[in-house]
Amino acid sequence: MRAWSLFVVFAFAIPGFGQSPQRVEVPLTFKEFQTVNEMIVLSLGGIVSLLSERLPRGYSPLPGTVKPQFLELPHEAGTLVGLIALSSPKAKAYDRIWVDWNRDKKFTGDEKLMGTVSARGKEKFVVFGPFERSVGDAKIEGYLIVHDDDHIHLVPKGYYEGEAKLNGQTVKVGLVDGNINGVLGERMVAGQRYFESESDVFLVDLNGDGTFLPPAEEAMEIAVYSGEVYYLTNLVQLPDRNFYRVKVAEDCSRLWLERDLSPKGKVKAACKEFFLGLIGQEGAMLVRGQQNELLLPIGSYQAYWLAFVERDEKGRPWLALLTFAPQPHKFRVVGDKTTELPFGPPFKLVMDVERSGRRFEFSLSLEDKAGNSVDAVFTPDLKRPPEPVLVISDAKGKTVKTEKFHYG
Ligand SMILES: [Ca+2]
Ligand SMILES: [Ca+2]
Ligand SMILES: [Ca+2]
Repeated sequence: MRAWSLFVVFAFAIPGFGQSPQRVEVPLTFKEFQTVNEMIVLSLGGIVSLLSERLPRGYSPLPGTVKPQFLELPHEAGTLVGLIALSSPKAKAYDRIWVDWNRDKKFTGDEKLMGTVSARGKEKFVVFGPFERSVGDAKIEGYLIVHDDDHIHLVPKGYYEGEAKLNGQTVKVGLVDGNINGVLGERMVAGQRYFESESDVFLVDLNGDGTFLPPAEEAMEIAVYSGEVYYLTNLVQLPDRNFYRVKVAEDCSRLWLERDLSPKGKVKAACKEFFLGLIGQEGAMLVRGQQNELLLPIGSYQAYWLAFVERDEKGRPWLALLTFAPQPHKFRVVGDKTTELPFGPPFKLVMDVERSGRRFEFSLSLEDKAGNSVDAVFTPDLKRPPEPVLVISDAKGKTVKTEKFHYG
């Protein structure tokens, strides 16, 4: 009997030996945002309000303001009401802002900020801040950014980052106070819709290039589909393919990654590298598949989107995006059997021709193997591929007409 109990002790002790700890501590340091691109992409836009010419209820117009537009930012401490205006009738950008921080329904001189204009290609940004203001008991620190004169972002001052040691591999991770309430580590709540989250943002350098930003200054969707910038979910998947729960110290000095030990099942896909936006029993998840497969906690899932990567002969990644709208794709993950995901490549081009009288209209779309429409394809420079060309030939093979297709 003695030998047997010893054996049991060993049997339990050995599997844990030399493996990664179940809880990894990551000291965090605060980094201030350096560029407008960092501010908007890493905070996933922060809190956003459309600009409107309509005066918010209970407010009166501010005399002398040129072309005023109003904003209502939905902050946890209460809606922040503000107005932007041109500094003169000839000004090219909205470079003045007033926010009713003390909520007396009046805009006063001490509530005014001046902005700095910055351009990126055809896009225009006006940055106000950094500022620190109080709203009731809450302190709000950050920037306000007017984008293309039609909406405004409230973003924090910067982000927290640290290095996690996972199985001897160093992985850069980070967090952003995305809802700008001074509390770090708030997770996406079940039932919240994509891109309307009020949670914080989790950063992970999946490709190990030392940054969380995609290689080009592009729409933040790209950052999400690269898997490195996403709302903090109950479970996050790290480059060692394991799932973790993120806990954050109240003073934001460190975070802990607690490994999820629930049983997993295998999922197979037609694409080698892919990202899936899912909702499962643990709420929303962003997961990465490699070598055509993925291990997921056992349970039922709904897939909302799939982004996948094909590499060209130079090894450079091309990205294609499928969204399952209006119906998410449902699947189950079980312990003893591999679940095949029915979507993904090969793609086929589908051409529709519509005739009205002597007029023909040609439209081209891309479909995956299950008939889902492929919404976007991005080249390695994160641009759209060249527009396809339609060549019409007569029966003898002579070209009658050549015409380019246009996106949209
Ligand atoms: Ca006021
Ligand atoms: Ca927060
Ligand atoms: Ca990276």
